[in-house]
Amino acid sequence: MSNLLPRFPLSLKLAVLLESGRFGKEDCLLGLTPTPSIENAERAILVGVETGAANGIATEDSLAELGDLAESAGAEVAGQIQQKLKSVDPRTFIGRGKTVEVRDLANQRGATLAIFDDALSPAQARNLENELKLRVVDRSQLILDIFAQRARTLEGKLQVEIAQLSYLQPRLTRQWVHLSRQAGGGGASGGRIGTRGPGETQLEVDRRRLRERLTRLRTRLREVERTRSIQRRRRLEVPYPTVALVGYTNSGKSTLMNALTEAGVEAADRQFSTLDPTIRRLRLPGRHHVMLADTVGFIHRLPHMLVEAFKATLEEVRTADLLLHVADASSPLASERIEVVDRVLEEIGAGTKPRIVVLNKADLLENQPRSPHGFDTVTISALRREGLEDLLGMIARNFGDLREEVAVTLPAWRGDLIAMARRDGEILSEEYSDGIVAMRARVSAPVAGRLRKVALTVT
Ligand SMILES: Nc1nc2c(ncn2[C@@H]2O[C@H](COP(=O)(O)OP(=O)(O)OP(=O)(O)O)[C@@H](O)[C@H]2O)c(=O)[nH]1
Ligand SMILES: [Mg+2]
Repeated sequence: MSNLLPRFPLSLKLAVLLESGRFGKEDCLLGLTPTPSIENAERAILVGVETGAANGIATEDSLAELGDLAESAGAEVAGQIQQKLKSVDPRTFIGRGKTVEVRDLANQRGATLAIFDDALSPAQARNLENELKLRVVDRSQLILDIFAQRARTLEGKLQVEIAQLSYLQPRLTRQWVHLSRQAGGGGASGGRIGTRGPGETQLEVDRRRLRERLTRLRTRLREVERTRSIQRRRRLEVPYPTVALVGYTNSGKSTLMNALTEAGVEAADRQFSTLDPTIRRLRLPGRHHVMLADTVGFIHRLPHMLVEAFKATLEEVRTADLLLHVADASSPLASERIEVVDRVLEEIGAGTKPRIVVLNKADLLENQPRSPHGFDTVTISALRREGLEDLLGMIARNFGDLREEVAVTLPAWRGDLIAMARRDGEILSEEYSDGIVAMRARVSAPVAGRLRKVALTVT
């Protein structure tokens, strides 16, 4: 039975939480580094299936990306196996013959882990573990693992843990009960007996605890989010429009953020360096300012529980006035990845936002990249800081078109409002009399809205 222990990594994490006796005191638990499902330098076999219903990214390319993800998570790729299937096996996902092949390859190469590129049902994962005698992890779990390793802020940790527990919830089965007892290190159910309701089995108790913990985490997350939405509202009172950097993971969003604002955010050659949004002021030509937000990257087959859990972070994208879709133009998969990002944007309700496509990493290109039609496009190298003037000009033009004329009267002592209008756009006329100023200005929509709201009269 002892080999069950390393088999259910997420369950193990929960078991540790349950047994630690600290379940419920979530602020203590938040200090814990989430337990990764991949051990360092663990050897893994990658498994991919081609079902004909390919959408966008080919199986080989998807597997290559899975390999990068596995390495990012700390594993070593020991081999890979692909299968073409008309339809997947409901019991073990891949066919019976392939299962034997995966097991043999793993034995040959000393691998202890199989990573599946597709989402496995809880039953499939269980059946595969039994037949392969390997730990089985799917793409979602691997991505969750990387997020868990990278989460730094309270909000990020809460979001990742909610996503992990949501993933675990349907996987909490009878088999797990043994694990839960094992993980107690001999202490078995210890102090937990007292917490058991009449007639509840251990599995029911654990399910209930998981549900309760999810509820508590969600409540806590809502509190943290409330603070952030207050901050966002305050920011909107200084009404600079917001521009959000979006794009496939590793496309260069943070590098561009740093090149434009000296924000000093981490940029690295690995997936999901950025989880939490960073926001900085950016000056455009023509004296306008915008707020620039760097956010979490997207990936093909982004686990839906992550999108769900990161809703608040993605709020920066949903509420932005303009999106800069940063794409790695040097990737042979650039256009497929652009489509993946477009799909995620639609999924989170940002599909119709005004958008500029920023074709990055031009320094690695010999030819001019093809521009995806339908959007303004600019080619840059964030790393070499080339093409940034063109990009800034394009952003400024985007907001220039949105500017409107307002004519208002204000109390003369509201110099702050006049200064705000001047910062945002241009003052066309300004006449003072009897403690009142009549002003005409061309400003952005949010500033126009604010001026109209506080004005004595609007003409
Ligand atoms: N050659 C080249 N490399 C670049 C350019 N822009 C970014 N990179 C590199 O691409 C890698 C990823 O850059 P990041 O800025 O971290 O990418 P990101 O989009 O923020 O990635 P995540 O936060 O992980 O989603 C880093 O190694 C950068 O140095 C560029 O214009 N040219
Ligand atoms: Mg980044």
